[in-house]
Amino acid sequence: MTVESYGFNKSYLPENALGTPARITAVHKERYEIVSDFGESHAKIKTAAYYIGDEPFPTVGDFVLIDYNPIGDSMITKTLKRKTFFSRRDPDPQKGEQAVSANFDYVFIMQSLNADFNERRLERYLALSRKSGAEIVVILTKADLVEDASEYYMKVARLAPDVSCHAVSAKTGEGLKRLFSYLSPGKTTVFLGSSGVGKSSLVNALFGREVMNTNDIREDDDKGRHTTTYRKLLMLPNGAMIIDTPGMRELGMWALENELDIVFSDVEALLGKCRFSNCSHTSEPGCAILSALEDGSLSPDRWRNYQAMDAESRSTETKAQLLEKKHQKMKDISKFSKAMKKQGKIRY
Ligand SMILES: Nc1nc2c(ncn2[C@@H]2O[C@H](COP(=O)(O)OP(=O)(O)OP(=O)(O)O)[C@@H](O)[C@H]2O)c(=O)[nH]1
Ligand SMILES: [Mg+2]
Repeated sequence: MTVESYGFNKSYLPENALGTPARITAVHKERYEIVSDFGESHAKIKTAAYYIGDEPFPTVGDFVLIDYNPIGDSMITKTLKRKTFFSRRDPDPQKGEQAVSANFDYVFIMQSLNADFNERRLERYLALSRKSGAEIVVILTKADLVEDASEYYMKVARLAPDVSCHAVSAKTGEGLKRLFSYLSPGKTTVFLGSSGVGKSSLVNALFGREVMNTNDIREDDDKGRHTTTYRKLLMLPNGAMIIDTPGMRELGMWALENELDIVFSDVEALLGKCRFSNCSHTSEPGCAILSALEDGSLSPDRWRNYQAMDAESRSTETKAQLLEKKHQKMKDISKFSKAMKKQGKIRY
């Protein structure tokens, strides 16, 4: 086993780098699973670099430098610059964004061909994935549940004409061979999608054995049970890597700003063309949205999706602002009590 077989190459190394390159395959509370030229092992982060210094905390897929320790946990001293990554807004506003997977070549956005298929969700996953810098592929899972997937292919093509789409079944093996054009040696693919779409089942089908736990979806609402609980990088027998992820309950926490411009560039372009700058797009004369809806160049569905995503992005922002306010309030209280203590007005 070499770190090169895990996708590492010298372009990740900064000048004068010291240490042994390794790749993070899983992140636990304070311990990391890694692979390096020494094989699979565990590591911890170096406090001086990460807590006192400002190294970005490692995430699954990251290449890092370690001080290798053959008899215990190695020490991670540096996170190497990421070529692609997903990030989400950290619940702690002081920390800004937090990377959640890194250095992948492809993103498989997975939706299942049952009640999970949802165009709005797909639009959001597309927006998030476009930001990552990797190539996107849409995977329609559980193809055995429908007679004909062409209607779904068409829906995907309408939303993302530039993205390839494949229908597969982990149950029957249908469509799996085609995925090996992405899953090639040294390449990393991250599986993304709601709980229960069959991400881990697809991992198992590609391995031909059970490497990940899977679980039945709830019959009443087709939702998954959050079986996979942490991100894990696995290597297929052919040398391709997969990052299996938990169904993302926290999708709303992901940084959504700017995504509206990317996914809905056509709608955003129209918005600038209304006669009145404060147009509410309901009844005003010279409204570019209303006229596009009328002449059919903008579909009512797309306009509704845009409005919903816009509202959601505002409410995510509001949540972050609330957290920031709370944080500031705590700081003010602590400053105030320190000042009082100094003046001898409080004794404790
Ligand atoms: N019919 C059918 N069922 C499938 C297929 N793939 C997965 N399933 C079922 O879907 C359910 C959920 O599968 P998982 O692989 O655990 O889903 P997941 O996306 O990994 O879910 P989380 O780990 O919770 O994010 C299981 O009951 C699987 O048996 C498929 O191709 N066809
Ligand atoms: Mg899973």
